[in-house]
Amino acid sequence: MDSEALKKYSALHPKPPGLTLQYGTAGFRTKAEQLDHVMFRMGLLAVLRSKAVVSTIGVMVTASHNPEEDNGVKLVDPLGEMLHPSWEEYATQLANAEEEELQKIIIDICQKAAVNQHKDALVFIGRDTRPSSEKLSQSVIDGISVLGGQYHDYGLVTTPQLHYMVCCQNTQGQYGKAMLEGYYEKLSKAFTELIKQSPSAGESQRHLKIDCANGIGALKLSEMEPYFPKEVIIHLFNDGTKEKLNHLCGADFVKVHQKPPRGLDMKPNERCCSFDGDADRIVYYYKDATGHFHLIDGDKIATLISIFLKELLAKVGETLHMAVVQTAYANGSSTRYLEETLKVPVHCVKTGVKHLHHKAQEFDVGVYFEANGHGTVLFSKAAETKIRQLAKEGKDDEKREAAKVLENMIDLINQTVGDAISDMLVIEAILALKGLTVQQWDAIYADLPNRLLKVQVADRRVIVTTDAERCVVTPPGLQEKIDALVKKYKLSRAFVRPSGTEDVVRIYAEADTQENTDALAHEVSLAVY
Ligand code: NG1
Ligand code: ZN
Repeated sequence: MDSEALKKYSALHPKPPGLTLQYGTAGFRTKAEQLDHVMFRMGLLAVLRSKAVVSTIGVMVTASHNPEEDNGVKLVDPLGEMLHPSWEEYATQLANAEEEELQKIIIDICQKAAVNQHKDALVFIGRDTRPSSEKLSQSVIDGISVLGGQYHDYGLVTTPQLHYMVCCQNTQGQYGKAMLEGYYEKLSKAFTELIKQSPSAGESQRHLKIDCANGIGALKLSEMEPYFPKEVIIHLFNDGTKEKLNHLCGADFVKVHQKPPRGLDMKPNERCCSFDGDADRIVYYYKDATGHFHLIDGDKIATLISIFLKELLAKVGETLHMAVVQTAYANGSSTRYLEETLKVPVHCVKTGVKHLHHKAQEFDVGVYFEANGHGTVLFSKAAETKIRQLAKEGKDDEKREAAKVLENMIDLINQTVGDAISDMLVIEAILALKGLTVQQWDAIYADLPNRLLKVQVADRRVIVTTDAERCVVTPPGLQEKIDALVKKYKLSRAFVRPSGTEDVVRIYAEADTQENTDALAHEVSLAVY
């Protein structure tokens, strides 16, 4: 390490005095003007991580669904997963180190994590469309360069595209080519194969309206559109040319407010969807003939995918175990439907993609979705090998055809992380193959009315939870108060937890009617103060 160069460059990216930040569920996220030093230091950390695991590491500059003025950064591990939890602490230490401590902290990390300084380092960088992202990603590059790392800057990409590139690079192309064209080609080939087999193939056009949250999704969908089969027509709204990122639109807005985004003109029964700002989340919706808005969230997406995969797995007849992973925010009706009607095991884990992803890896086929629309499907290596083999050599026609559909599903799904583009194509393919309308999909089960609130408290960390965040441990007495409130209503459930991405406590409630749900959420919020 060239300590003079480190000092010199670090001084160009000074840490605001007194500022401390934490590497949370989505990396670092705050106002963009406070992040320059964090970006430089995450460039340093990416080099150390790359040397430690002797693999390419990703750095994504984005604040997802947060306002345009915010920004953030997260590291992507070799197979496209979130940074290993054991390194989150190093990220926090490095980000908060005072200038003069920086070198010592780097040496400490190298010792604790057995980083071999002599190894090469390669870092892939991507960024979203925020005005601050370009300059901040240059600061990441400064950090990488000062420690002698190599980098490839993908520029503007969706978060899941960067995860995909990192995975391709570290699996020597087995997952695909580490290039945008490779991503577009792989996904559209699988999608085209699936669409070809739908009962209405070649007869009618399929239209889908997409709210791109004024973010990166619009750019990347435009690049990908030429690869789509001609019967699939997408209509892009909120493409970022007129309005601000995530402002009154996008998947998070639609989910939280349970209403359509601004800037998308919706006719009755038209199938519409919203991406979030970095295109790793998606929710669907439509307006019925009476003008009533219907949201189809991550839980209904997980249900549709599970129904489809379960049928195919039954047809291929192998003992491949499928499970669904949810968080406490999953609508109670979805859990009941999956367990009782579909008879698929459901597991509940803590909020945050890393927890869902980790749990889903335990199964042959692990479907995971957060209610907010972030999710994907994981196939174990053994399941994938079996399916590909059956697709090639299966004796029985029905079995082979089912295995071929599953094989295309495997190629269409971005298994590294939730991906709005990939999930959208999966959903469109399933709806086409099953001949389902958006209304029929919505009618699989009726959501319980639900409400998500947030409150600001002096210190959100005083709230400690257990049981996948469904039960409060401290402060004492709070859980008893929540239990008593929940008892007042039918079909009710409520929980509180500190957010991992904002300085707030989140409150979730569901009950038999919207009125009761809102009353319960409000009463619980008063108990939290
Ligand atoms: P927090 O702020 O910890 O609730 C939010 C979402 C998560 C996840 C992360 C990362 C809700 C209730 N929470 O986490 O599901 O997506 O952001 O983006 O939607
Ligand atoms: Zn996102």
